[in-house]
Amino acid sequence: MFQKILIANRGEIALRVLRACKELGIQTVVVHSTADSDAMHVRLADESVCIGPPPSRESYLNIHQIVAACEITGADAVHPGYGFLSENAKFADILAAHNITFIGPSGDHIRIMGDKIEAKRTAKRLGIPVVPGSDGAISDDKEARRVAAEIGYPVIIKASAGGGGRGMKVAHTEADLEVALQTAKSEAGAAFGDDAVYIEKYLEKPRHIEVQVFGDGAGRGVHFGERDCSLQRRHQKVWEEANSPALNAEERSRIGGICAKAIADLGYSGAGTIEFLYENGEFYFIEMNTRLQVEHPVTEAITGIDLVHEQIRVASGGGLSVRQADIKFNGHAIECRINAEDPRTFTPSPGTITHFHTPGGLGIRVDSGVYSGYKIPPYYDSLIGKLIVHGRNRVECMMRLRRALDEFVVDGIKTTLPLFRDLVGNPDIANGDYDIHWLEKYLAKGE
Ligand code: MV4
Repeated sequence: MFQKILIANRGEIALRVLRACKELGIQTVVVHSTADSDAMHVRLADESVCIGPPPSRESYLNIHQIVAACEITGADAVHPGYGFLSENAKFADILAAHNITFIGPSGDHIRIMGDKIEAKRTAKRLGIPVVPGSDGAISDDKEARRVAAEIGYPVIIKASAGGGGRGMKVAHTEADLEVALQTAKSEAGAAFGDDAVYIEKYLEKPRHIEVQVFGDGAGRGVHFGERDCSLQRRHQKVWEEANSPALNAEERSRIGGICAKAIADLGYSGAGTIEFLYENGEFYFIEMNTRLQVEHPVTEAITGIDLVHEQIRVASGGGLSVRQADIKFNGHAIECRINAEDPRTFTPSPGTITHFHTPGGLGIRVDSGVYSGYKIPPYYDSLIGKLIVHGRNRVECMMRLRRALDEFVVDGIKTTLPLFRDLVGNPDIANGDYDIHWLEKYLAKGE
């Protein structure tokens, strides 16, 4: 087991990882920018190293500073959290070259999944159902027309270096195709320095369902069920649930089994998320994330398994603590992302939190790095906390969520709490009847 882990992140996820380390009796080091000297994770860690000025590029993304912090403190592993360097293959390779363990998959697996064309080709080879489309990159109009005619309109053009919704263009008819292809290519070239694009059948009303997987790096793979993350705004998830209200147990174990086997065959190590669009009872792979995700606590709530413990165990060579048969799904969980933003316009609202009171009681978890009197710096994302609620079934979970939202107090700044108080009373949400476009339509109506 590791002696000392360096946490290369900030905010609620730095605290989340710190808690797991403390439980495992592992010493902790955090790195932070000058803007985060007052952060909770800095106060609670055994050691801290200031690695640079506020801009992420010069601090949380500064690989050399982080490696130096490992050397100075004698850390033997790095947990990258999510965002920042968590899916940076070069970072994983550099740490390996310094004999520091990256708590995550190999640089090569990160690289494959970062290239969306390569990821899709790999998924298909491993037996995962994918969205019908081009077999690799599309180079010219003629090829685009041929593929689009074959799969049928509407189609979507995606950047291979994109992901998470960046660099996508929809063509509803052949008349739109040429412009869509050219815009997608030039935007991808400008944004990513790589203009490779591919074509897929455009699914009009899918849900976003993602499967939590784990590999031990030695040919074992398991799944921890799925999360439904269809409620998003501009590709930012807002509300996540486990299980998906749309799946039954048979569908869960079928898609989970496919994913677990794929992860085993790939020789993948650590936590991963296989993302699907789900429409008319079919799953279509879109991307794989090679990190721990923001919404992992809903999976922890229904399985009772600490996924950060598992990450640390696997990375240290101790293997997974569970086999597939040990993983049981119990009840229902919902996570609300509480952002320091206006609940209608989503304009960031940094500043001082004058009062912070979190709900409690059975089935309630709040993961947050803020406290009363804390000043939110303006340099980073606006997530200030997550409310995770568990119940024996979805109805109980929703009743408990409504109660927890009533108890939650955040004064001094604007937050997205009022949005959740609206959503929890909405009949479509109560029925679990929503797709990936539901939230944007709801917000446009201004109800
Ligand atoms: C799609 C799609 C429809 N058809 N692919 C957006 C984020 C990126 N991960 C993939 N995305 C989409 N890919 C096909 N073939 C619709 C989306 C999409 C979306 C997906 C998940 C959650 C919210 C979304 C909002 C708009 C579009």
